[in-house]
Amino acid sequence: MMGETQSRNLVSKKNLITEDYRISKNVLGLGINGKVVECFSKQTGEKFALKVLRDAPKARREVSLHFRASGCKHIVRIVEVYENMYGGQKCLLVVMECMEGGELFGRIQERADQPFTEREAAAIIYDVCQAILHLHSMNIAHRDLKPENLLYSKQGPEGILKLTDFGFAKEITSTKALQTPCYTPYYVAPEVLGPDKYDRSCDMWSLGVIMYILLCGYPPFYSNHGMAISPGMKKRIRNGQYEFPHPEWDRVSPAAKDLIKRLLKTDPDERLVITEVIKTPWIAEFTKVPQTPLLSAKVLREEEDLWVDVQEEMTNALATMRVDYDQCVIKQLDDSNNPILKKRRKKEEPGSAV
Ligand code: I85
Repeated sequence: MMGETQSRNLVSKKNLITEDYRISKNVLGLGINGKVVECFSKQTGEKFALKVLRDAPKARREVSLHFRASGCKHIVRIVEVYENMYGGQKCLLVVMECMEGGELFGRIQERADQPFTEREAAAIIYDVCQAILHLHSMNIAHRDLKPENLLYSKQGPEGILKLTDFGFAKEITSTKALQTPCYTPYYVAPEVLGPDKYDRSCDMWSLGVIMYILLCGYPPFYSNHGMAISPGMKKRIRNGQYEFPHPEWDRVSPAAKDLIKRLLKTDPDERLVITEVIKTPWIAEFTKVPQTPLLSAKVLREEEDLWVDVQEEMTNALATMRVDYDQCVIKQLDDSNNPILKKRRKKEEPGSAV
């Protein structure tokens, strides 16, 4: 069933979307690239979500990567795409399945009946891992993995958690060069080797942050001043300064803390990759994780006013990370063009092929 979905080709429809759908005034969400509204199929009456994007290369990239990734149970499915004039501008109208269960943390916050447990947190992270594994094995990095992009398909226990918004997704293209040994390892340009790893590792850092918040209700890094991203917070992220404070973390298993530590590594080279994460016992055997009650739901309810700041901080931290990793690539490129450095490296490694 996955193969069938994946092999669908994206052919955008050119007829007016209003012939096929009734577009409601009800706004479901606002993304940076466009708004998401409710719409209904005129044929079946079924509800869908519609994302309106101004037609531009960036929007086309978003739609194309999202569509290619649509064959995963844990990624919001694109139903169809229209190319229409809308509000006097050429637009891409993306019809998606409607995620009626709302955002991940909203669902946890609402939990008052029975306590939210570590095993449930592990089951959620397992699902997020399936989405990341699907993307990374297709050479797609999402790069905007944050709480507001994780939505439930339905209200209630049958709802499936899915990832959305491919506005910052990037295709990782370097693997083809690795398969063609037409260079000596010492002279291979870093854009061939470098960016690949860092784009994926951005998603792994996000996974660590989401897992941390799930287990306690607050993020590992936060600014004290309510500012978007304070210099102090930047420093703490760079230095990997975070704690597992009392009392929220007292009963959380060492396995969970260990996994977080290996995801929140400051150096992206040290961070676990998705294939390693899914092999850790906390993920692979999530059904055996202790059913320790967590304080997350209570903290999320009590600190509800801070949630907008938490979201803003994560958005900014992700933006910083995307820029930093791109600069990191440019820096390495400078090195590779430095003839003296090249000479010295040659000297240091007499065994290297030329
Ligand atoms: N359904 N980031 C936050 C939403 N169904 N939402 C966001 N980028 C996107 C909104 C702002 C995500 O690409 C977004 C995108 C796509 C969706 C999306 C897709 C499919 C939904 C920006 C809902 C919804 C529907 C019914 C009820 C409820 C929510 O958002 C709620 F439970 F909240 F009442």
